[in-house]
Amino acid sequence: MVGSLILRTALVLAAAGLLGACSPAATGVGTSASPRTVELTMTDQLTFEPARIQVRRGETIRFVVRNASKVGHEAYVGTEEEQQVHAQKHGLVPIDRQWTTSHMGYGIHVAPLGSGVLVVKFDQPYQYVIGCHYPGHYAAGMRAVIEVAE
Ligand SMILES: [Cu+2]
Repeated sequence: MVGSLILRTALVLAAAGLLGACSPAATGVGTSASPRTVELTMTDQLTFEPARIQVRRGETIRFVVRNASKVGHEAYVGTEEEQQVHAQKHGLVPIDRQWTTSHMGYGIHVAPLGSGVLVVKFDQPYQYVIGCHYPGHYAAGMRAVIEVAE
């Protein structure tokens, strides 16, 4: 299962690379019909790479999230306040079952060495965060900032 997910992601990335070579849209603004792909990596150091992502207001981003870590992580998108609310709810989910839940709001759980895709439209000019709320991870700095510009 994990193997097929990685393979599918690899094929998608290869296709995106080919398109990028000849299409100005690949570096332009993502739309709901044609989201812009942003690659995001989860690490054993409890970080997201890159730690800072810039998007245009109204843009739709397709996050291709790769977990390069030996433990499960989540990628939850929301404002800082939404991160706090989510963290409180998340504490109710048993740790051994967290990453088996594939979708939870604007978030995904990604199994160790697995990958996943999360599509989010950014309508508001807020500063958003992608956070992981597995026990201790957010406090350790497992977050990336998303800046939405006009
Ligand atoms: Cu984590």
